[in-house]
Amino acid sequence: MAGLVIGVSILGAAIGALGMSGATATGRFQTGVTEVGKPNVVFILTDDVGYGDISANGAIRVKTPNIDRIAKDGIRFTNAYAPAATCTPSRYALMTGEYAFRKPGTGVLPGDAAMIIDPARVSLPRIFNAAGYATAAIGKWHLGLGNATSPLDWNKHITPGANELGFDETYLIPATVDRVPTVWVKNGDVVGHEPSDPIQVDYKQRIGNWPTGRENRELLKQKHSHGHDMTIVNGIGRIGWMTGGKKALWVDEDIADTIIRETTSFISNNKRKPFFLYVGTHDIHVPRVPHKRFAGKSGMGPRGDAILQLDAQVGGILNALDKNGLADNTIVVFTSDNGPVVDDGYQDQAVTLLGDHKPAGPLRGGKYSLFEGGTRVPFLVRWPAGQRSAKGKTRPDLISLVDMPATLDRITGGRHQKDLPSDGLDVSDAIRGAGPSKREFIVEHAGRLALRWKNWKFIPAGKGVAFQPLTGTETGNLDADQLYDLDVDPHEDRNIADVNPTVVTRMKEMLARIRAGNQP
Ligand code: NG6
Ligand code: CA
Repeated sequence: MAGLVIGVSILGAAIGALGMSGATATGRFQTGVTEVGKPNVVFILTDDVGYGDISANGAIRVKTPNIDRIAKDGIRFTNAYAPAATCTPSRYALMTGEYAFRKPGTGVLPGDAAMIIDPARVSLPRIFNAAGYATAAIGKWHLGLGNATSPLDWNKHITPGANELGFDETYLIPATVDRVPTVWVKNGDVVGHEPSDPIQVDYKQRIGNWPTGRENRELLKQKHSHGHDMTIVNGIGRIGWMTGGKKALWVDEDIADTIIRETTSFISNNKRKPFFLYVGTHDIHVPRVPHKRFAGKSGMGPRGDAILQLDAQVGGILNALDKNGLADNTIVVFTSDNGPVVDDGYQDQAVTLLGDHKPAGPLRGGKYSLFEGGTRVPFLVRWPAGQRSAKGKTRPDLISLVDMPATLDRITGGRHQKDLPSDGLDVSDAIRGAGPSKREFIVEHAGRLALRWKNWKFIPAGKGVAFQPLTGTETGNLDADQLYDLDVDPHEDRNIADVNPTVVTRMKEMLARIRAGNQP
């Protein structure tokens, strides 16, 4: 594969020397449409999609033909991990290349939290700025907005935000769809905001007089099962209270179409320069209220319908790449921010209609869990120009989303390798299908840390409940050390810590070194 890429570069240089196209500021050569060595990157980060939720990874009852296309024409990874078992810490690590456990205040954020990434640091979009890319973030954000020094005012231009991190264009769900305010923020301004109807948000006490799920359960079109009983917007109780901004409120059923519209228009507007498009889908997080095109179509209730809607969004993006002639030199990544959850707070029939569908596939646990289901996620990468002989292959390499900054920096020129934290590794060889990832261990973070090292999985003894009382997820907590051999026991059923004390000691030491900021 490396040979192929070098071959293309030499060809590019030869064309450049012949004067058919000019060298750019970075010394690279133009071949007409995109710059050689500068693939577009479309990074699709889905929400709460489990390893087993897509048919490419074995789901049978729900079909995801568009998502599966990425695997069919690219590489399907079977040992790829989100850095944490919930959204904010996982996304923090993806953006920065640094584990979230190193930075206090990176747990699941309320909707009015300040941005937790320092705009001065090199995060994912900066890598692409330096390489001359157009950049956009569309969809779910959940990394905070604004400054910690003053409370967030939704009626003014919000800064710093994703634009200040280096995204040229942003169109964002500020936190989650189950958290207020339920509005889109475009380049720092609430879409549809009217000064005469100011938006107010509070996470400590009720604000305004809009009905709440707690007091007006009869107004709900989808009732909560736990939490989510504060302000009602569009018939759905949310986390937090809000009032105002009536014209700005999103319609849950249309969120997926908004994401398709914004992503496809960014792609066609930027087809002549290299671009980095970060897409955070709302699906399949709660509340699951899909458009009527998908409602009732999966036979599994709204959770299954949301998977179909997710697949359609991926299809929209892939079609836009095809239509603009960009598929060949575009890296498309499809992955998830954490493992699956069935009941995450709304009575949406997900539990009763689950049947034999296994959201985490063969893995134990899910979102919020230290077991593999908490963080091992789908990871599909398609890059026709960069991974030609790897088409349709499955790879077992260990990969973590914390590796994305170093990896994408390498692929786009390697300008920032020295600026990035050592937590993330360059796994570009594996992404290209050219060689192993060189990663031997994975940190799994669900409140506390567990470690995978080759085939071994170690969960240190810890206090805490074995089941998350609200969602029913197995947390992985136990009073004793746990060690599993994932080669023979992928479901983590047989704790063999007692009979492998040397492995346990070694992995404890590795975790201690990682915590201290060193390589294990
Ligand atoms: C929890 C919410 C859950 C979900 C999660 C964040 C309750 C009872 N539960 O606190 O519904 O919003 O936070 O999910 O409020 S994440 O994928 O963004 O991390
Ligand atoms: Ca999530």
